[in-house]
Amino acid sequence: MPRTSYAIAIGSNRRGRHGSPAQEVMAAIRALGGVTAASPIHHTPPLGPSKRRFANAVTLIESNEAPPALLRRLKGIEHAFGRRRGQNWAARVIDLDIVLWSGGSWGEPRLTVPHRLFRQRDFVLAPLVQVAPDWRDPVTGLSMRQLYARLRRKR
Ligand code: PH2
Ligand code: MG
Ligand code: MG
Repeated sequence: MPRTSYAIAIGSNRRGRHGSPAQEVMAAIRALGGVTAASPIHHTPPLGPSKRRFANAVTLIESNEAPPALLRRLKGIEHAFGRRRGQNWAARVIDLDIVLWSGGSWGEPRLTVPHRLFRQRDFVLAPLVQVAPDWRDPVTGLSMRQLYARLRRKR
């Protein structure tokens, strides 16, 4: 696989061994490697059942890995940070999601790139537009700037 880039969304709403959710996000950015850009941390209200606020950020990384290999590595980092099964949608120390890939789309039941829901999520698009305003979504053809403007109009 030639060198490609990815946009990774990072979220935390629980303290872990690195400290606060914001510190967990910073530590995850360091653990990813190959980082070419990182957004500031956004403090966001929880979407869904969890009561705790999140720290969210988006990074761009370069990697030779195809999406399934990168996903396995992200799961390994989540595990090393103390995330365990059953923490989906509950408070969790770290969540690392593949949002975009410079290779375009990837379709598998367990791994869809672009991320299925990112176009509706302010906590992904707000930091994403800070690091990749001109990146085009291969599904809609819209740039991140356009997707974010569209989301803002809807709310
Ligand atoms: N992640 C979720 C569910 N809800 N809310 C915020 N604010 N930030 C997140 O990262 C987040 C969420 C599932 O991955
Ligand atoms: Mg997620
Ligand atoms: Mg996830």
